[in-house]
This record gives sequence, structure tokens and C-alpha cells, in this order.
Amino acid sequence: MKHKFLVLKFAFSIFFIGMLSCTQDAVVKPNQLTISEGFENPMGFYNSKPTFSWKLPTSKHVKFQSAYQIVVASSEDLLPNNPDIWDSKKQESSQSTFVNYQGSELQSRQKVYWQVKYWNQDNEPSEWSEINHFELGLLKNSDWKAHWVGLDTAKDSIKGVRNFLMHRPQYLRKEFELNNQVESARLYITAKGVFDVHLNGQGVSDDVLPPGWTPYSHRIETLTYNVTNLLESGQNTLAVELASGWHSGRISRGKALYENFASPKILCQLEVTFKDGTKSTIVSDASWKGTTNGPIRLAGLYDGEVYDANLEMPKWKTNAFDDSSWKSVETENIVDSVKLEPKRHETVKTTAVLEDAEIVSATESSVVFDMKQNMVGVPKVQVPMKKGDTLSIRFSEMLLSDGTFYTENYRSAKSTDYYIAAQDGIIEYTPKFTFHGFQFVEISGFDASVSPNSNWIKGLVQHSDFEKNGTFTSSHKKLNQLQSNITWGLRGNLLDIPTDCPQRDERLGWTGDAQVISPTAMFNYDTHAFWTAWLQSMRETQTEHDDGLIPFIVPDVLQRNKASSGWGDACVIIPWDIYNITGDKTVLEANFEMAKKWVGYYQTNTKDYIPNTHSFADWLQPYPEKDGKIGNRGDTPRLFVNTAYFAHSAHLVSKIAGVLGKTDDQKKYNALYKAIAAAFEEKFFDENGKFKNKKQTQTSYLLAIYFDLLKPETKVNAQKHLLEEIKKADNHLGTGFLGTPILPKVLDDMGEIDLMYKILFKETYPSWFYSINQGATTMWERWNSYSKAKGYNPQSMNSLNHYAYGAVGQWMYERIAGLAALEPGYKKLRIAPKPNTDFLTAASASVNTPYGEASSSWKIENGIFYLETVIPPNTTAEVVIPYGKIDNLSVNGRLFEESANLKIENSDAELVKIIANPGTYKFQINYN
Ligand code: RAM
Repeated sequence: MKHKFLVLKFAFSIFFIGMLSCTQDAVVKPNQLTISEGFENPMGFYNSKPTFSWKLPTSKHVKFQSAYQIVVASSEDLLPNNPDIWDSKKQESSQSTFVNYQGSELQSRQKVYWQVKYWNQDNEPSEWSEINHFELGLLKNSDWKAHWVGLDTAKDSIKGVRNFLMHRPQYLRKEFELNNQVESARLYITAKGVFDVHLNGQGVSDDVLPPGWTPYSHRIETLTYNVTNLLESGQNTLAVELASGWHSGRISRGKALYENFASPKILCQLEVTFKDGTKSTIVSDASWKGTTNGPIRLAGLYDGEVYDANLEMPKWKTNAFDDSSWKSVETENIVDSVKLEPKRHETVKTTAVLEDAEIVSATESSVVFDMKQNMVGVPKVQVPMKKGDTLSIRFSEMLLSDGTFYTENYRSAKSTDYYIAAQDGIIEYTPKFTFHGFQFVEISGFDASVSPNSNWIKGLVQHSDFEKNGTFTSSHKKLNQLQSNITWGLRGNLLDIPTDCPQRDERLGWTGDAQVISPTAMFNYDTHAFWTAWLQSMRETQTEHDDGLIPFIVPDVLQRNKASSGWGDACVIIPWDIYNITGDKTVLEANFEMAKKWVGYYQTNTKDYIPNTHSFADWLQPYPEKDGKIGNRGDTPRLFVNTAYFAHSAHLVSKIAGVLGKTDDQKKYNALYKAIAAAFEEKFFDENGKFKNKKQTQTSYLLAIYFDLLKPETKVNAQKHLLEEIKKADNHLGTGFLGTPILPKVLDDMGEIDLMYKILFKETYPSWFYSINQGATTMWERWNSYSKAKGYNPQSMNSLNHYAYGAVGQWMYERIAGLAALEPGYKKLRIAPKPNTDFLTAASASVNTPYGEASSSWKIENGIFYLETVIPPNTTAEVVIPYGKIDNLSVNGRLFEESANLKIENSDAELVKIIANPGTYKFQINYN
């Protein structure tokens, strides 16, 4: 009996184990569904023709996708079996990213639901994914019934810095009644200016400075908010604070712009659906009321904010307020020429709070706080004050040797906030319609009877609200500091658009700076949508000029009608980089015409393939021959730089045409590139591969080699000359904005990685570590912006938060840690770290690729090299072990043997190259 029982028990356990392994065996459903540039379940979405992406699970049963099916429906109930909008049907394809939607065109406000399943490498189907959804915003101007409204603040004629007109911030409100139970409600809103909107006293969002910055005479972005829970049946109040922002502030300084961009206005449309199915729409129109007598007296992005608490208007955002003394607003019609389109990338938000300020000096009347990090955003101030007193809040990036503020580099930006107290006690204040670039904050005007406390000031860090996308770390403290400085430089300058700097009277969308930094930005932050949004602004800015000119900055508020080589090329280079990093072809499609027109701009200004256009050239190259402003352009001649970029852009246009299957263009632009390259070599290089110029520069060789502009034999000689130049500089940098980002790539291709390590780890000027040795916590505009010995660079153009030189970050990921995309979007990865034990014993990087998390992490201990790597599903990787002792190689604790997942591609005395399937592998090799 007992025996019989045991047998039964055994049989049961076999059954359960079988069941268990059966569920483990299941082909697990896809996850992390997104549309277009990585949006998860967006509302107010901008694109009626989205693409779909998903990720395969990490599982030993799922290596690759062999097919997929996407279903799209107007309601959840119809999925997966009755999709009424689109059914892709089973598609034999490994594509799991950026699959084009092919149903009928989606409409404004439409909400759709979608699901996806895949078949694995063995043609086993997964379960359906969770149901995701998205809802479109108002896609066309004709969707708007509202009018632009606001007060005429131009007529007050308040003049600020350099006599620029300043607009008093406005307070606008509208009371309305809803006679029914609310089912759902959407608030569509935007401004010519920047705004903060409230419903019944509650803030609608935590967005900072919406709607952000676009070329406003072409397009203004609109926001969509779900306000269902903020509405009441009965009386309601919409209340909007409105200030100049980019639209009507002196940042838009081009004369024509400034005269056009008059008083700020808002555009607002609240669409309510009631429980009984009826609808109601409340719009901005002549019935709105406004005042400029509120507490925010003045606000400018460069100059700061003035807040008078005596003018606070209690309850103005609620129904309990009498606005009969307020003025009626002026209205303006929507015009067709200015497109209203849903915002297509993340809004700016407060993404971190620095709470650890330290008091570095205090007098009876003022205190200086150190945030310990050069940052961008606003302070949160909690300070004791006396009624009627004015608190001044000043900022600076660094201090002068006597402890006072270094503000010369803010130039005309006043960057000062003021708060006037209405009563005694602790005030709480956060400026709303400005931002500052700072590490130090000085306050004066507080209640001097209270001794200062370091918690009086906190730093609200603000930038576009993208996610972190990668990490890099190593065994070297200064290299880690460099990584930190790079990421802080990015956070400080990706504030709705990519800017050169965040603190002085500039903060503009400089195209050259953006062009060099975008790959590094994409490694560190998920900026796919950020860049494609800005590229749309670039396209709109170009169309004004028939000749294909791309202005230096986008949006073009300088209006100089000039372009620069190395800057305008951003319109070709950035789409190409985005495509290679994400695999998203739509960015190439969207920008192809712009890129061609830009090459056309060179062509119309060219004689014998040498364009005679303007150039900032190798901007801020160290030790220029000429001093002063001219010296800013370095010693690589303008015509040289023009021709090199003309060739490079033509070459990339040919490659883009190839990807898009446009063979005629591919051939045409390749021939053009070849012709320019021949002319370039002829004009600028002698038969020994030497640059025909008295002054030799590193950058002249770098551009010629990296852009592939020389015949093979000339190239070999040019490489030697480059090495001579670097040697002459004792392994210091001799490069500015254009040469620096390509230096690591060129040396890497030449097999001169150890030399690159020496340059990167150089401590003395000009080098990356030099600024770190002088105390930098962000990237600087110049290699010598400041030194402990000599103080600040005497030029006022001296930003301490300028990301361009951080472009080396890409090489740190790709080569020091060893994680790179070998095929667009990481469909194939290269894991190929190159350790140099003179400097490092470990480095690692991880990146959230379109297929999932990938990582490469190595260390060296006691003559053993360890490499741990994660290869996401649906990709393959080329793993290069940088030591050739294959007999000493082990993987996951066993001596290496080829398997279905790991195949040797090549093995010699130097290295072992393995092709790996998805999975986690721990390699180990004794290289002695
Ligand atoms: C400066 C900007 C920018 C650079 C241009 C040429 O004013 O700060 O970094 O691209 O000049």
C-alpha cells in the first residue's frame, strides 16, 4: 500500500514538472510595445502614419523572430480576432522595429488599440502581447475652433536689456458651466509664448515652458492633456499664466522676427464628452478675461523673473473669483500658413532636484550657495524674509578667485530673479518662465536676523524629459568624471531643442554643435524623438530659401541668411546617425529632400568643386595662429573645410539614397562625391600626402582621412603626417569642434588605439582631463575656458556648459567598453573592447537598443581578461576577444567550444572573433 502510494506520488510529480517546464517552454509574448520614435501609449500623438516596434523576451526559447502579426482596432474588445482598422496578417520577417502602419489614414482625436505576436526561430507562435493604445491629437488647423487670445502687452512699451521690448506676463481666465456628468475631456492648448494652465485651481501638468520652441512662423506645437478628473459638473474655471518665452522674448532677436512676434497669446480648446454621449467645447475667444496686474511682473529666458507677492490674486484660478475688473482679451484668427501640430517629442520637465547645496560664503547681507554641479533649470527658494523686502537671486557657473561671481560669460543675460515679500516669514518661490545655467546661487535681501541655512536653496534640473538610454563606467576616476561631465552637458543643453549653451545671451540651436554631439546623446539618452522633432524645424527653416541654405541655427532667430560648412551639414549627418543607431528608415525618408537641397546649396556656390561659402571651420581649435575673434576659426582653411564637407554630404546622400532604394540618386551623388574628392586632393594635398599649407593642422588630415577623400596611396601618407602632427603636439589635441569628434574614429581605423588612449588620458592643456583638473563638472566651450593658474579665458564667449567636446563619449561606449552597432539599429552588434592596461583595468557600458538591453563589461585581474556581455533577442553579435590565445578561452565556466550559439569567425595571434546568438555570455581568457 505504502509502495503504491509512493509510485502515485512519483507519477504526480512527473506530471507537475512536465506542466511547469511546459509553461517555461512557452514562447513568451512580446513586450515594451512602442510607436514611432519610442512612444508608449501616447495621447495627443502627432503622427497619423505611425510605425510599430516591440521587443522579444529574453528566453532560451526565443533567439530570433521569423514572422510577426500586428492587429489594430477601434476598441479593445475587437482584439485580436476582429481588428477593424488594420491586420498585417502573418508576415515572414525578422523586423521587430519601425514596422509601417498600412491601414487607412488615422484621424484627429482617434483612439486605437493594437497588439502584436511573433513566431520564433522554430516558427512557434507567441501569445498575443498586452493591448497597447494611442490617441491622436488635433492634426489639422481646421480642427481648431478656438482663437488666439491675449492682452496687447506690446503697447505698454516696456524696454529691457538692449532696449528690447518686454511683455508683462498675463493672467487669463474663463469660467464656464457644464450641465452634465463628464465622461472624458481633453484640453488642447498652445501659446505664442510659454504658459502654465490650471483647471479649477489645479495644475493640469508639470510641463516646463510648454509648448517649446519651433520656427513659430511655420509651425507651433500643441499639447493634449487628459483633464477628465479635473472637471466638475456645474461651474468650472480655466486659468492660464502666459509669458514671452522664446516666441516674444529677446532671444528671437532677428529684426523681422521681433517686429512680427508681438504680444504673447494662447490658443485653447477644451473638448468634453458627457456620460449621455453629448459633447461640449470650450474655446479661447473674446469672452476670456485677462490682467497683467498679477505677481509675475516680468519674465525673460535670459534675464530672469520678477515676482511681487503683494500682487498675488488669491483664488483667481478657481470659480471663487470676481474678474469683472479684468480686461477683455484681444483675439486673432488662426492662419493656414502657421501649422498647428501636436508636439512630437517629450516636453521639458523638472527631472531631478539637487538638495545638497553648501554655503560657501556669507556676509550680513548675502549668502552664496554651491550646488556642487553646474546645472540648468531654476532654484527652489525657501528663505525667511521681511514684508516689503526684495530678495535678489543671482547665478554663476563659477567663482572668481576672490569668491565673487564670474558672470562676464553671461554677457548681456542678466540671469537674476527677484522676489518681493508680502509678509514676514519663510517664503517659497520657484521661478516659472525662465531658466538659468549655474552652479552657484547668491541671495541677498533675506531676513538678516536669521542665520543662513544650506537648505534655503535647491536646484531643479530641467530638460526635455527623455529617458536614460545607456551607462558607461570604468576603473578610472577621471574618465568617469568625463562621462559625468558629458551627461551633464547633455542635460543642460537638450532643453526642447539642442542648444550651444544654457546660460549666456545665446542658448540657440547651433547646428554644428548638434551635428557632432547627436550620436553621443543617443548613447546616453533616448533622444530619438528629440532629434527628429528638431529636424522637422530644420526642414521648415530651409524651405524659406530656394537655394537650400540651412542657417547656422534652428530655429533661425539670427536671420543672417548665411550657412556654414560643418554646421548646415547637420541636415545630412544627423539623419544618417539616427538611422544607424535606431534602424528607423523614416528619418531618412523625411529628410532626404532637405539633404539633397543642402548639397545643392554647395553646388550653386561652387567653382571647380570648391565651394566658396562661409565657414566657422574648426571652431575654437587650440593655439590658433591668429588671436581674437578670427582665431576662433582655427587654422584649417575655410575652403578646405567647405570642400571636405561638400564631399562628405554628397557621399552620405548617396548612401541614404541606397538605403531608400533610389538607385539613380545613389549613383549620381556617389559620382559627385568622387569628383569633389578628386578636386579636393588635387587642390589641397601634394603627392606625398602632405597638406599644401604652411601651417599644418591635425584637423586637415582628420577630415581628409575620415571622409575618405584621398587615393589609397595618398591616404597612407596622410596618416603618417597626422601621426607626426600629433607627435609634435606631444599627444595633445590640436582640434576644435570639427576635428575633435572624428579624431578617435580615425585613430581607431588606423589601429592607433593606444595613441588615442594616450591623448584621452593626457592631463595637460589641451586635453579632456585638463578641464577636469581645473574642477569642471560639465564640458566647456574651450579647451582653456579656465585654469587654476591663469583664471578665466579673457574672451566673454566662454561657456562652461557646452557639449561639443563631449562627442568623445561615443568612442568611450564603442571602444573602451566595446559596445557598438554594426548594422543599423543594432540588428548586429559589435562587442569589441580594446583595453589598455596602462590606464584601465575595467570598463563597462550598457545600452537600451531597439531590441532590448545590450551590454559589454570587461575587467582584467591577475593576467586574466573577463568579458561579460548581454546580446538582446533578435540580434547577433560579433564578439572580439582582444587576445589570441584561443586555447585559454572559456565561456560560462567551461572551456570554449563552438556551439549553435557561438561560432568562431576568425582566430589568430591577436584576437578571437566569435559570432554569437542572443544570450548572456561570460568569457574569460588567460592571455599570458
Ligand atoms: C558660438 C556658439 C556655438 C558655435 C558658433 C559658431 O556662438 O556658441 O557653439 O557653433 O559660435
